[in-house]
Amino acid sequence: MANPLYDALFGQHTGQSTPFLHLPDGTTLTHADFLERAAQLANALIKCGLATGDRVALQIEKSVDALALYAACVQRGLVFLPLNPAYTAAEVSYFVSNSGARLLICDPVNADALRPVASDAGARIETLDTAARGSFATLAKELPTTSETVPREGDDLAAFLYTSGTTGRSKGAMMTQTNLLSNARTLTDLWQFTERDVLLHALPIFHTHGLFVATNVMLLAGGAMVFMPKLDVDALITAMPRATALMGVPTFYTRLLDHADFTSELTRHMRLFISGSAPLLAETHKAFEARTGHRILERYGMTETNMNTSNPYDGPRRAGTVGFALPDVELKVTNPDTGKTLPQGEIGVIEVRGPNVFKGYWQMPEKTAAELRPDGWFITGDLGLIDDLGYVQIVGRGKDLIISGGYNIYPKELEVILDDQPGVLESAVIGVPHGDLGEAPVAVLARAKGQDPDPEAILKTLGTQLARFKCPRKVIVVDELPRNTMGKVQKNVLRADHADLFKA
Ligand code: MCA
Ligand code: AMP
Repeated sequence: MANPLYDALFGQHTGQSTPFLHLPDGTTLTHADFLERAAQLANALIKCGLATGDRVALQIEKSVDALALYAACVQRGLVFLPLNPAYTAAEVSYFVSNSGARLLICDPVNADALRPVASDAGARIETLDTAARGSFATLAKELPTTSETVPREGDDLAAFLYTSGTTGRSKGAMMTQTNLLSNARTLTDLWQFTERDVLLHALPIFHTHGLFVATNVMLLAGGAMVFMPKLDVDALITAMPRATALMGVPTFYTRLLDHADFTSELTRHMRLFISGSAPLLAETHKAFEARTGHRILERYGMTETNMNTSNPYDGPRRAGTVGFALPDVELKVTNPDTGKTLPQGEIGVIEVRGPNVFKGYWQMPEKTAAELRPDGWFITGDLGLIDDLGYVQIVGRGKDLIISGGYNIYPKELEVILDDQPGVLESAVIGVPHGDLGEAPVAVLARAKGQDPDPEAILKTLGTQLARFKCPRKVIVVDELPRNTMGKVQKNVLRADHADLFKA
């Protein structure tokens, strides 16, 4: 029996000495090198006592081994659960215990902080750093460089990615083999990726964009990636002459445009620039075309669904739109109250259905039922319309979500902590337009009677509990929050009041 995801992404390259990863030290790892390392790590996972279906949580910096562990998990039928290295021990604790992970692999520098986390959750802990050092690396060292490929079916789980909610805790989105493979196939065809492509890969690999879109597409196509630890615009510009394509969040494109060395000449040979994860401003799209002659291809997706829509490869790529539903994805815009499909041109909630749509939230049947209809339609919570040319436009969010530099920040997660701080009666966290990050979180605090909250001390407390990218870029103290007649805090009023906060 086969393992469809492993066979298509990895197995097809067994023994191939074709280039896969161009690394910052100037070396190139072939597909065969990569798969041998992945198999060695797979054998180490088995040595840790893991069995098919077990979850493996990974919180390490972007590296070859981090990616090889993804391949290792797919090969052995383990569920891969990558975590942002920016998460605090408190955040990791939730993910490990909620997922029931049997193993947590972390950077050696975080081992002391995370040991109690693993122990409380009944998970084993191993360490691994970007230079392949640590207890897990030691365990893998002498193991064989081939490993058994465990048979899997399309509906079997391949990965969990946690996504926050407007209320309550994060939810583990269960991604099946079919979810990942169908989307990779569709995108590879649509965007015409082949073994001749070289992708500039500067995205993190713990989210859908960098892992399932960028990496899966390149693996399926058989191309190579210039594998960079993070976004460094100078490095991106230096590497561009050897590449054919780039995938990034809008901040990648605004930062490139801010760089004097980013010229039309530099991009002439490039085949494709793709943007997603957050809205690309029409002005960025236009400025990019004016500078380079390339029209950025914008697409739209979600953790729960992978990619849903894309601007066309051959047809017009329209600024301010996310294009058409993918060939194997159905999309409709519905009335949020009745669920009825709205006529073309009317704004409603975007719903999608297809093989890309996840299996549900791990052990949260009510939350799954609230967003995933019995007939397979997933309610995205994004507000949009289908315009007169059939392009999907996202006009807002029904969900209270801030997207900062492509990272999601759920205001509720901050507000529950802020409400408990000394001198704070209540709080509201809003997203404010930000030139570099698209949106940045700002906390508005209503003071308790006769008290003066200390923003600096409050930010410090937040930083011990939440990843730093979630921390407000500004804290504003007010006497009271604006409310409507129903008594609900009017975040739209706050957003309008503070819209110019980050304007120069
Ligand atoms: C870093 N920091 C941030 C962000 N990133 N603050 C707010 N928003 C951010 N996105 C903070 C750090 O905590 C640190 O704070 C300081 O900025 C510098 O950190 P550094 O790592 O140097 O930041 P950077 O290089 O400026 O990073 C910005 C970035 C990066 C390049 C935009 O965040 C990034 O690569 N974002 C991509 C995220 C992504 O892949 N999203 C896809 C999700 P301090 O100095 O206080 O310590 S998947 C998805 O959304 C769906 C499925 C889809 O459609 O793709
Ligand atoms: P996440 O669940 O973290 O993957 O974030 C998914 C959300 O990012 C979507 O629900 C949208 O709100 C947003 N998003 C992704 N791509 C785009 C895009 N091209 N334009 C606007 N919003 C986007």
